[in-house]
Amino acid sequence: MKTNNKQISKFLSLILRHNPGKIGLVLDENGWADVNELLEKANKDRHQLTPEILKEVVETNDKKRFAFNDGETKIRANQGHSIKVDLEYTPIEPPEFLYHGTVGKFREAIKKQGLLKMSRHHVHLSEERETATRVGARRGVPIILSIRSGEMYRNGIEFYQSDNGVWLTDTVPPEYIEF
Ligand code: HQG
Repeated sequence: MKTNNKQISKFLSLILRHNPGKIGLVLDENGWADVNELLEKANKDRHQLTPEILKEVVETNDKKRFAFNDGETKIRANQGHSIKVDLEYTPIEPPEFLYHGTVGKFREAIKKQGLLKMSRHHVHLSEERETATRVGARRGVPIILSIRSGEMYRNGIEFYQSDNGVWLTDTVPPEYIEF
C-alpha cells in the first residue's frame, strides 16, 4: 500500500472501528457507514478522500480490514471494533478440536470459569496449535488449551469464523477444555 493509502487506512480504522463521532458520523447497528456521508464528513475534516481512493484502499488493504456492501453504497470495518456492532457472522460447524493460547497465571481462573471473552466480542480460538502458541506468547510463556469444539457444537453452542480465519464463540465452559 502507498503511504498515503496507509494513512487513509489508519483514519478509516479509527472512524469505522472506534470513534465515528470524531467526524460526526453514525454507524448503523451492523457497523455500516453511508459512503457518501463518510466522504463528505471526512473531507470537511480535511481528509482528501474520493470514491476512487476509498475503493483502492478497500481493495488493496493488506489485512482486508474494510468491506463495501453489494451496491458499494455502504462501508464497514470487517473486525477490530471497540464500539458495539453486530457483524452478523454466520454460524458454522467447527473442527473437532480448536486451540487457545494463554499463560499459566490464568489457568486456575479458566478451570473455574471457562474461557471468557474479556474485553472482546468473542473468545478467539485457532485451528493450528502454532497460531495459538503465538497468541499465548504475547503474554509470556505460552500454554495451549485444547477445546472440544465438535462436542460443543453438537451440544448447540454456536461458532463463527472471521474473514481472516480466527474461530469465534461466546464462551467456552470448563468441561470442554483439556488442560
Ligand atoms: C484470558 C490478537 C482469566 C485469555 C491475537 C487471554 C488473537 C482468562 C486473555 C486475538 C479467562 C484475553 C485474541 C478467565 C480468558 N480467567 N483469564 N476466565 N478467560 N482469559 O487479547 O485470545 O492483534 O482478549 O486466555 O492474534 O489472547 O487483536 O484474547 O490470555 O487472535 O487482531 O484473557 O488478539 O489479534 O486476551 O487474543 P485477549 P486472546 P489482534
